[in-house]
Amino acid sequence: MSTAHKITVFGRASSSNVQAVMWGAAELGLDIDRVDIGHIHGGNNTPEYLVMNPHGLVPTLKDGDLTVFESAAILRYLASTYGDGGDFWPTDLSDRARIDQWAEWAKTSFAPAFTAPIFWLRVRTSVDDCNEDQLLANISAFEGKLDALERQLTGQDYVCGNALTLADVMVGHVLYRWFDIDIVRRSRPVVEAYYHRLSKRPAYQQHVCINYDILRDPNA
Ligand SMILES: N[C@@H](CCC(=O)N[C@@H](CS)C(=O)NCC(=O)O)C(=O)O
Repeated sequence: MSTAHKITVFGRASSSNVQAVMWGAAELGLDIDRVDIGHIHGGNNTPEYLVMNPHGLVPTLKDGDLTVFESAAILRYLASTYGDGGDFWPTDLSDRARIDQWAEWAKTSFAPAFTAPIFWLRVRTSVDDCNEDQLLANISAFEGKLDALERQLTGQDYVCGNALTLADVMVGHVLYRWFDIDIVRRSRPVVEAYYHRLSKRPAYQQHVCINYDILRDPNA
């Protein structure tokens, strides 16, 4: 969907939170400009940027005069404003709450149990500094969350039924790195089938399946 005005996301493509926003926007059919900000690109601590995002983090959305930070808030705004009120982010508030409980779980429990405790330790930390016992304990804790996901996905294609919703964006963007990094994973057929289902979506391939070597510690 081309909006009459330009919508911009500030944030580097290698940021998982930027990836969630760009993927979700693409699933909504939105045509959004993305500007590289953060990490090697810098630009996230300028006075102009800090007015939009006082935390100096990415992503930040600009839609006309409105700026929004926090990826989940951005996605809810885009889905509420530009969605069609259908499966992705329904107008009915009970249906929405059923989706939002999983979106919120993904944001506050699932993703935080992966990003710093596993991804950063395996990819962004040198071998010498990586405590392997700690990493294994972190993987085991994350596996517990994947067990809940395995139960939820049993008998359905997506987290909240047979259509993609906001909950899938919040959960699914984490899975690319989980399945890509060099670790031992327990077999979990339902989550694996779900990941393959997501991997076939062009918007997922374009915005989430992005090489992260730029983030890698040279001695990881
Ligand atoms: N809760 C925030 C977290 C934002 C965040 O931590 N962003 C990271 C990238 S994923 C960041 O800005 N890192 C600094 C940088 O890229 O320079 C959100 O979901 O938007």
